[in-house]
Amino acid sequence: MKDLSSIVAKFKVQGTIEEIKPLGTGLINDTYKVNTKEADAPNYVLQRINHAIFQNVEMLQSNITAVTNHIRKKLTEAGESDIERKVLSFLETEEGKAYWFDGDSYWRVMVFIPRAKTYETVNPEYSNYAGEAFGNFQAMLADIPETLGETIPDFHNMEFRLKQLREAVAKDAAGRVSEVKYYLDEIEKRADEMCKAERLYREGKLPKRVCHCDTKVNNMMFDEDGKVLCVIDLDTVMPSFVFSDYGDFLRTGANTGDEDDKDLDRVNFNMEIFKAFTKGYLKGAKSFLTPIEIENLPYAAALFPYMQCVRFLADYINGDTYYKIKYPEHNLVRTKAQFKLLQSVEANTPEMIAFINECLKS
Ligand code: GN1
Ligand code: MG
Repeated sequence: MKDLSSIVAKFKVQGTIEEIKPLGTGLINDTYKVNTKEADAPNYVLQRINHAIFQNVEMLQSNITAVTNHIRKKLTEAGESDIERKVLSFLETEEGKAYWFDGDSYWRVMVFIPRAKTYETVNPEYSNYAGEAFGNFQAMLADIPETLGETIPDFHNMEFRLKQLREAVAKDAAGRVSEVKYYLDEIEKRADEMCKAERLYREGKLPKRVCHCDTKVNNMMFDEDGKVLCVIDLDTVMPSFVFSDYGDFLRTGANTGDEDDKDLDRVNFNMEIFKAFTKGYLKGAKSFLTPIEIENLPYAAALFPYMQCVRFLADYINGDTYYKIKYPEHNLVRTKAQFKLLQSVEANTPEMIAFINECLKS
């Protein structure tokens, strides 16, 4: 185990470090809470950046700096109070960098936001706030002057994710293809429909905007009163389709089971959460959404369980090289749970379309 205190000490922290312990349930980076002794010094969050996945750390951190500075400016202009709890602040090293390279790993430190909570599941009221918050997040970033780089190229490009799956199948590196034929067939049946966003983009009908691209429900901080404080996990903030943020929240927030539930009867799409989130999102994002974007929100709700199913399955076939796993068939269990969620979304699509049409009338 690395000496984490000496890594934290590379950054301009206040106070003395008392304790460092693991934090959160992310599948990519390693995250720790850093407690300081002094009551008036902030606590911190230390993260080891997954450098195999985020290969351009310089670009990653410069995106994050641009985004957090822009949001801080917007909040200040809007006369908001308590701004230090509404946007992440990253610490600099003595050399003025937002990350530290120890010769092997890349690290960063941010201020821990006090009295804030994250959840793995939310009720309709909280998902309504979450919808508005992600809509506002996209709206605030609509006029960011910097051009953000793609921290993971083609991250939410469905055509690319299918290509990766097909390559994994052709290689069959872990000898697992024969056991997953059913899921591969189900994926291929839907492939054309699911690549609709890329087609609309090529036809010039769908814009890319700055999106969060990892709007899992647990990437949002809630205040004690249930209102959203801020959005965290900014590694994947980059140009994408609005579907990314809308769809990935519902994939996690509207799932009645867990992302990796073994009991598929628990996995269903919760229409109450869908309705509350959609109302909030349309409120936060109505200033910029186009009719094509709105019309395709039900497609986005299906796209993300589908994409996640493709990504988990590709990782399973490759022999688990991307996502952290807790047991050997974890990625297969995740694939099955995402596929069950997709089927539930498909069954609810007519009701989703009707609901969105209702919202637009009022
Ligand atoms: C990863 O870092 P985390 O756990 O919030 C992944 C997302 C997936 C998600 C699935 C960079 O997010 O794209 O949707 O796992 N992030 C990256 O749970 O691949
Ligand atoms: Mg996360």
